[in-house]
Amino acid sequence: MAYDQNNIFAKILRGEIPCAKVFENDHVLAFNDIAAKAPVHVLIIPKGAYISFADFSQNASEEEIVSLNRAIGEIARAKGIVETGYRVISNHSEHARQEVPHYHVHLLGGKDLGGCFN
Ligand code: DGP
Repeated sequence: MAYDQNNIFAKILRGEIPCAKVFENDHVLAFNDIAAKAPVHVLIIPKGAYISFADFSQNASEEEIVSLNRAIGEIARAKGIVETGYRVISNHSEHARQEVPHYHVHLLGGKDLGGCFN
């Protein structure tokens, strides 16, 4: 599957759609999820054109991979949810019902998230 340059997150990266930005560096952008499932629900995305975790983990540079993972921890600390706990999820393709075909990580916290992934 080819990367769709017109997916919503590609448009956010190009500045064509606004977002509530919480973090940015050379490789990563993070912003609040528009349909937040928790008091803290941040989407962390690479700036590169990767479709899914499988694509990112295989094709991104080590610098991009480290940068994205460090960003998750940095945002969790900045949001004050490290002590109380948080969840990191990434949906990949059909069975996980990935909606937006640009790799992204959901960071959720700020409440008891329950014992399942929904
Ligand atoms: P996923 O199912 O993992 O592909 O989740 C995609 C998430 O993206 C979903 O929680 C809603 C969020 N989302 C969709 N469109 C927008 C948008 O235009 N802006 C923001 N901030 N989030 C969006």
